[in-house]
Amino acid sequence: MTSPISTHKHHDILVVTSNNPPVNALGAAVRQGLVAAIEQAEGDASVKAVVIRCEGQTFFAGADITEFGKPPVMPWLPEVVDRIENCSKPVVAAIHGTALGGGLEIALGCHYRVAVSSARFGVPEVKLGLLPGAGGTQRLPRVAGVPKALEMVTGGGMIGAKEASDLGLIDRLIEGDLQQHAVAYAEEVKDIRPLPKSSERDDKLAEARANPGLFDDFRKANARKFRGFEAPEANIKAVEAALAKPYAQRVLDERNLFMGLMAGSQARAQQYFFFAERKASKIEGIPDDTRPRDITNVGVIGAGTMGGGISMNFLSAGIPVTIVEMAQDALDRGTGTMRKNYEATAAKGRMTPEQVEQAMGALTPTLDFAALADCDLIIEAVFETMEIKQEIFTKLDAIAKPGAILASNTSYLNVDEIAASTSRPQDVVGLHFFSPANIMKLLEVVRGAKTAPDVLVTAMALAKKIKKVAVVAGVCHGFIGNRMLMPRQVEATKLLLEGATPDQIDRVHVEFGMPMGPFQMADLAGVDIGWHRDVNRIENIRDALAAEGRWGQKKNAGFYDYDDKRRPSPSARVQEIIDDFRTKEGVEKREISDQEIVERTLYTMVNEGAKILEEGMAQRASDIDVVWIYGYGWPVYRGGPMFWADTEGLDKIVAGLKNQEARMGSDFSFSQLLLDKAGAGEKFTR
Ligand code: 3H9
Repeated sequence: MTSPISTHKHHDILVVTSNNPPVNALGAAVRQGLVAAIEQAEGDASVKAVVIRCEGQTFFAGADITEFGKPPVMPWLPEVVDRIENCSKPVVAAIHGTALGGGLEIALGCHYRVAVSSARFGVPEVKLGLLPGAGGTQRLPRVAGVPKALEMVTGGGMIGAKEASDLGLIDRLIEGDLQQHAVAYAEEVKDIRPLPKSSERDDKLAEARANPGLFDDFRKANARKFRGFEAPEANIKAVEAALAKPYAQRVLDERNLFMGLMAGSQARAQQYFFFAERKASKIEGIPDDTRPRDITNVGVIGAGTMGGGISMNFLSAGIPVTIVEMAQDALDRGTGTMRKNYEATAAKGRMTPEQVEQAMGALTPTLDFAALADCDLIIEAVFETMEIKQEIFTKLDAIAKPGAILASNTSYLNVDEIAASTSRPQDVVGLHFFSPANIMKLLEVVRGAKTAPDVLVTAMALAKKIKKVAVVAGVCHGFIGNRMLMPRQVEATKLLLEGATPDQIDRVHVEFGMPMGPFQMADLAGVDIGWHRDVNRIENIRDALAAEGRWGQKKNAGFYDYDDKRRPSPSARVQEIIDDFRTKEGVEKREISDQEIVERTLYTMVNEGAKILEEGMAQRASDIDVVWIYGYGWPVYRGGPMFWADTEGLDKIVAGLKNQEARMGSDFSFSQLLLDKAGAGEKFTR
C-alpha cells in the first residue's frame, strides 16, 4: 500500500506532503509516514529544514475518529508530535483549510507555523467528549496564552488566521502560493538555533501564574454551559497542570485525563453523534447521481416570527429573498424585526454593519403574491391550518414557474394533502424549521409520497448552505420531533393529576440534562398555543390555565409564577387547579418517584421513536437522535433518545414501560420493533 505521506526536496528543504482525503485525518499510515519523513530529514545531511503540508481541502483535521475504540496502532499521535518537535532541523507547518485537534497539535509540535489567511484553527476534541491529547493542552496555553487556550479547549470553536496571527499561534500569514512561501520561510529560518519549542515556552504562563483564581473564575463563568458535561472540566484540569507541574508529569496528566474521558460513556455518545450528524444528510432510496436544482432566489410567504427567521437564513447565506405578506403593517413589522435581529448580532460583533445592510438589501418585501413567480424555491410559513395551506398552495401552483420547489413549513400537517392541492406534487416538500428559525440548527425535510428525488437532494444541499443540519422525515403527525413530544406531554400532564408537581417533573428533565422540562417549555412557548379560546370549555389543566390568562412567561404566569425578572416559582394557584381536577376526575393522589417520571416521559419517547422507525418515518435511529439533539436540546453527552435507550439497555426500557403500562392505559401501546429488539438483545444504533 502506498503511504499517504510523500516527500520531495526543494534545494535543501524537505517538503513532506500528506494526501489522505477527505480531511487528512491522522490515521496510522499518516502517523507512520510523518515519523519516517522526520527520520529521513535527520538522516540526510543535505536537508536543512522541513516543511509539512497537506494536499486537498485541508491541513490535518485531527486524529482519525474512526480509529477510536479500536486496538491502538503505533506510533501514537503524542509521540509523533514529540518526534517533530525534537527534530534537530527546523520544521515549518504550512497550513490551509482547518487545522483541527491533532492537526493543530502537529502544527504546535512544528517549530514554526505559516498559514494562508483563510485558514482556521481549533481544538474541537471537547465536542467529541475528549481533550487535545497529543500535547495540545500543554502547548496551546504556552503559545496562545492560558485564557485563550481555556476558551478554545472547552469551547471547541475555531479562530481565523488573523486572530491566530495576533496571538502568535502563526508566525507568518501567507498571500499567494502556500508551498512556495513556506519553503522560502524555511530557508529564512534554517540556521536559527536553538529551535523554538512550544512545549518549553514559559513567557505566556507568567500572567496566569500571577492570577491563580483564573481557573475557578473560568469555571464559574461557564458553569451553565458546562452543566452535565465531563470533558470541559478535564480540559481545564489539563491546562491547569500545564502551569503547575514539570513536563513529564504534565504530559502524564494529560494522557490520564484523555484516557479517562475516552473510556467514558459521554465520549462514546458524542463520537457517535459526530457520525450521526454526517449520516443524516444521506438520503436512502434515490439514485446516487441525482443532481440538485439551482436555487438562486427564494420566496417566503408570511413575515411573522417563522417567516422572518426562515428568510434570514437565506439572506445571511447571500441568497436573495422575496417576502410576501397580506397587509403592509404586518410586512413592516416582520422586516423591522429582521433588521433588529441583524443589528443585535452586529452589536455583539458577529456581523459588520455592512453585512447587515447587504443582507437586508437582498430582501424584497411585497404585498404582491405574483412577485413569487420567479422564485426557485417558495416556502410557506403561515397559520397551521390545512385549509389555509391548501389555498396558498393552489394559488402558488398557478403562479410559480415550472420546476420551482414549493415548500411548507408545517410542523404537524400532512404534506401529501398539501401537495394534492397542486398539479405538481413532485415539487412539494416539507421544510420544518425550528423556532427561532434563524438560530436553531435543525431542519426536518418532510418527504411526501410524491416528492421528487432531486427536490430532496436540493433541500439537503441547501440546508448545508444555510448551515442547518437536515434530517429526512416521512409524513406523519408531528414528523419526528414533535411526534415524540406528544406522548411525553400526555404522560407529564397525567402525572400532575396523579400527584407529581410541574416542578418535580421539570427538575427530573433538567437533571437528566434537558435545557428545560415539559412545563417550563409550555410556559416559554405559550400555554395558549393551540388553545380553543373558549374560556367556558375547560377539559384539562391546560384549558384551565389558559382560561385564567395564565399563558406562560409572556403573562408572568403559567405553570409557574414569574417575578419581574422572569424567575419562576411554584404557583399555589396552579396547585389548586391541579387539585380540583384531581378531585373532579376521581384520581387518587400518590407519591410519584423520579424513576416513574423517567419511565413515563422518557421511555415513552423511546417507544414513539421506535414506532417512527418501524413505520419508516425516519431513515435510521441516528436521525432521530440528531432531531432531538439539535431541535430540543437533548443532552449530546447522552447521544439522543435512541442511543440513550441502547445505553440503558432495551430490556430495561421495556421492563420500565411494562411497569407503567396499566397507569398509562389506552394512551400507550408498545412498538413491536422495540419489543423485538429488546427480546433479541439488539440495539437501535450500532
Ligand atoms: C483528535 O484529534 C484527538 C487528539 O487530540 C488526540 C489523539 C491522541 N476522522 O464534516 P465533513 C470525515 S480528535 C475521521 O462532512 P466538511 C467525515 O466523517 C479529532 N473522519 O466535511 C466525513 O465522512 P463521510 C479532532 C473524519 O467539509 C468526511 O470526513 N478533530 C474526520 O463539512 C467529510 O467531513 C475534529 O473533531 C476525522 N477527524 O468539514 C474535526 N473529520 O464523507 C472533525 C471528518 O464519509 N471534522 N471526517 O460522511 C470536522 O470538523 C469537519 O469534518 C471539517 C470538514 C471541518 C474538517
